Formats: sequence, C-alpha cells, structure tokens
Amino acid sequence: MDILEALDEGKRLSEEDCYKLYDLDLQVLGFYANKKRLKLHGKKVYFNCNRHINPTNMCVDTCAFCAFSAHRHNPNPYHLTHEEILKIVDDTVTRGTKEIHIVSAHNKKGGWEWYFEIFRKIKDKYPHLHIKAMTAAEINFIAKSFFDGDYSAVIDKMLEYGVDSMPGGGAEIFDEKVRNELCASKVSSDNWLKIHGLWHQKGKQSNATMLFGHIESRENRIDHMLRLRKQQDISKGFNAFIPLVWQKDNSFLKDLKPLGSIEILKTIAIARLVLDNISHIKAYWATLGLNLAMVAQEYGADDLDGTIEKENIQSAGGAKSANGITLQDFIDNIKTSNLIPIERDSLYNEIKEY
Ligand code: V47
Repeated sequence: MDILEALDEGKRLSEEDCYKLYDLDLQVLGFYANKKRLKLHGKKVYFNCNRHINPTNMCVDTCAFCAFSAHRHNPNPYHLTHEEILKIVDDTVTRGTKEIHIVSAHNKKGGWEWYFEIFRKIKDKYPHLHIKAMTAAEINFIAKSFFDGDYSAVIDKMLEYGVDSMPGGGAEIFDEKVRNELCASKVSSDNWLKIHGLWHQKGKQSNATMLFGHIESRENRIDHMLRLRKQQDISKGFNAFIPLVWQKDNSFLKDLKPLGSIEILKTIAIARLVLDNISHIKAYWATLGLNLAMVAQEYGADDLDGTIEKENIQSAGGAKSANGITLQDFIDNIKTSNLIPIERDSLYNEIKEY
C-alpha cells in the first residue's frame, strides 16, 4: 500500500513506511498529523501548573550534549538540602501549583536516602501534590550505586516514598552508536525501556522523551519512535511523547548547527503519525519557544507542558525558559490561536477549561 493511502485510511504505519515519512512535504505531514490530533483531542491544548526542581547539578556522568551538569563549561556546582527544596515547595503551593517535577543529576552524596526522603517530606506536608520524579537514568544510577543493579528494588522505594509518575528524561536517542558518542555511561536504551516497562507493570504511568537536533540522523529519530511504539504496545503506560529540541550553548557540542523550524515541525508531525498508541504529543515550550510550540499545536501536538516557574536544564543550554511562563500567557496564546486552553492534572484528567 502507498504511504499516502495508509495515512488516508488512518491505519498503523508499517516500519518501512515510517522511515519514508521525512520524504513528505511539511504541509502533507502537517495535514495528516493535525487530522489525527483533531480526532483525538479536538481543539484542546493541554497544560498544567507545575514547578520544576533540579536538586543537584553535580553528576558522575559527562554527557556531551548537557549544559546543565557542573563541568568546565558550567562550573557552578550546587546540591540543595531538603530544607531548601521544601522552601521552594512551600512557596510554589501558594500559587496553586499541582505538580512537582523533580529531576536530578547523578550524585552519590547523600546516598539513596537523599533522593527519596524528600518525596515523603513533600507528600507528608502537601498530600495533594503530584510528584513526578526519577528519570530512568536516575533509577539506573541509584540501582547500580546502592541496590546491586536491582531496578525493581528502586521502583519499590519510589512507590514507598510517594512518587506518583515518572518523567520521560534520559531517553536521548536510543541508537547505540549515537548514544555511545553522546552519553556512553548513562542508562542503556534497552534498560531505559525495561525500567519504564517495570514501572508500567505496577499500574503506573510515565512519559517518554527524545532529544534531537544534535548528531543524530532522521533514521535514528524514527528508530527511537519505533522502539517506543513497541514498548507501548507491551506495557501501555506512556501518557505523552516529548520531542526535546537540543539547546546547544555551554555544551561540548556547541559548534553544531541548530535545527530549523521546518525540521522541528516535521519531527513533531511524524511523532504524531508514528506513535499511534501514545495519546499526547507535548510541544515542550521550554525547548521550542512559545511561538513555535503554538504552531506545533497544528502539526500534531496537543500539549505545552506547564508553567514550570524555574527551569535549569534547557536554559543552561541557551533556552529562554529560566523563569517559566504565567498561566495567563498560556491562556492568551491558546485563545488567540482559536484553540481551547485546558488545564490538566499530571495524568491528563481535565481540571478546567478557560
Ligand atoms: O533527559 C539535557 C534533556 C531531559 C539539554 O516527562 C536537554 O513531562 C535540550 O526529560 N537541550 C530532562 N534538552 C528533561 C525532561 C523533561 C522535560 C519536560 C517534561 C518532561 C516530562 C520531561 O532534558 C534530559 C535531556 O534529554 N536535555 N540537556 C539541552 N541542552
């Protein structure tokens, strides 16, 4: 069957067809991705009121793409105490924040207890807050450092200490050759997928990311999406796919040429078409900028992530996301695009239509 016929019929694309998608024109991809998006979510654009906290930037790994961890391009190491983290949480709840998204670098200082006890402290004080924490890369690091490599033991601790869902970080690009150049010491691709599968087996949900726009090829991106599609067929717990556009400043790869908007939109549209079993495609405004994230809503995306308040990872690489975004900015931008602003919770239950 011709690829356009397959798209017209809205059937699952064969792996072979997926590898042909980049050959299609942006407007063709956009037409089919938007059709799929409208079928799934109508004109709704989802976002949440969240706060990102990155408790430490001191990392045993040196990933070539990273500007956040303390290294010679970013020589400002920090390691927050639980009191400092709780102060941030005390402050943010006064503004109606509903999710705390915690992502750390990989650091043995404080042991596994430093990673986990903060979840319980937050939950004890604010039981209504959703804790999205522990990327598969962190789970791998903690398992190898403190639990003899036992992922299930770490996942049991997450449940015991109050983690509600897992973020999608650490996926980068699954292709082993590229991964070896980008982040050789990080969790392997197979183990990233295995850890999410174990989390899903517990009846829990997570997200999946892909970091693109560095040394990867188009084929590597398709391969990444297909590995996720396979995992989702098995374990069914991914809520959203988040294509993260790599921000180049202050990293070891800073001389690479950044991607243009057409390639970015094509990738988002392709994600919507390939990942027929993942409900939401997030146009993460922190890496796209709000303008392109809004355009992406007509190329397959249906979500913007959240208000964030403080963003350390992408802004270290040059993104203009350090101080988050206001709820009103989200609402105004979505409405002027003739779309419907929907505040959601972390698991995509609708809280309010504006
Ligand atoms: O895994 C690191 C990426 C990720 C840079 O699950 C960079 O809802 C761009 O995963 N430029 C962590 N990206 C953040 C993350 C995330 C973000 C928002 C929502 C969710 C979610 C997850 O950030 C890392 C890495 O892939 N990253 N450095 C950079 N210079």
